[in-house]
Amino acid sequence: MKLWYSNTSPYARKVRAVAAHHGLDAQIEASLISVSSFSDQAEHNRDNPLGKIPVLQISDGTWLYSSNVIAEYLDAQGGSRTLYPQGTQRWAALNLHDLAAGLLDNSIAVIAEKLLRPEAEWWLARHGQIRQRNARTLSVLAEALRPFGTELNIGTLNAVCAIDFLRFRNALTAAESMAGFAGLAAWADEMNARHPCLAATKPFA
Ligand SMILES: N[C@@H](CCC(=O)N[C@@H](CS)C(=O)NCC(=O)O)C(=O)O
Repeated sequence: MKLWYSNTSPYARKVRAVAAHHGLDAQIEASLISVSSFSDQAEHNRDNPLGKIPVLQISDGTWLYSSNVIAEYLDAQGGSRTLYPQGTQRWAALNLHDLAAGLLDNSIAVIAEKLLRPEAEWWLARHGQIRQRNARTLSVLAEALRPFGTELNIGTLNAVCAIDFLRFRNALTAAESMAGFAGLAAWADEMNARHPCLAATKPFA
């Protein structure tokens, strides 16, 4: 299998953490893109028409185009405990996953604009709207992850990816100044300490 990824992408981190949880690293040729994922020059563009990372090529040559299908595919290949609960926790875990994914989707759009466009062209009203949505989402996220404690599943794993990414990009998100973020960050620290697949995949520039 071949994976295009970056060291900063929280979506790529999710699938790398799933691979690490299942001990699949040796079966994956992890290929680091050489420029920003937003650049047309980034290598993944030739394999993913959507222009996004992560993208994974499986053994029959098929490319899988989003972190969601890649994570579930890798989970199905792995021999360790599944990260997708099948019982009563299933919908809560999937919902937590999507809440974290939505937080990331909202935030990445603003981060990309701040990184890539001149400040005079920023859509400031939209940035303010996303800041308010993020503030509300953080408190909902804290409630949604509470029942799981420090258990690792696809929901809590993605919540750690989102929280760590927001603080990694704090200069652009101001997440650390938001109400309740310190508690989420403390929880993410504990998750990183308990689960090696998370510790091994933290974002870095
Ligand atoms: N829904 C996608 C989102 C992936 C995504 O937005 N990745 C970013 C990197 S963090 C990207 O490749 N952006 C490049 C672009 O939008 O041009 C997934 O879950 O894989």
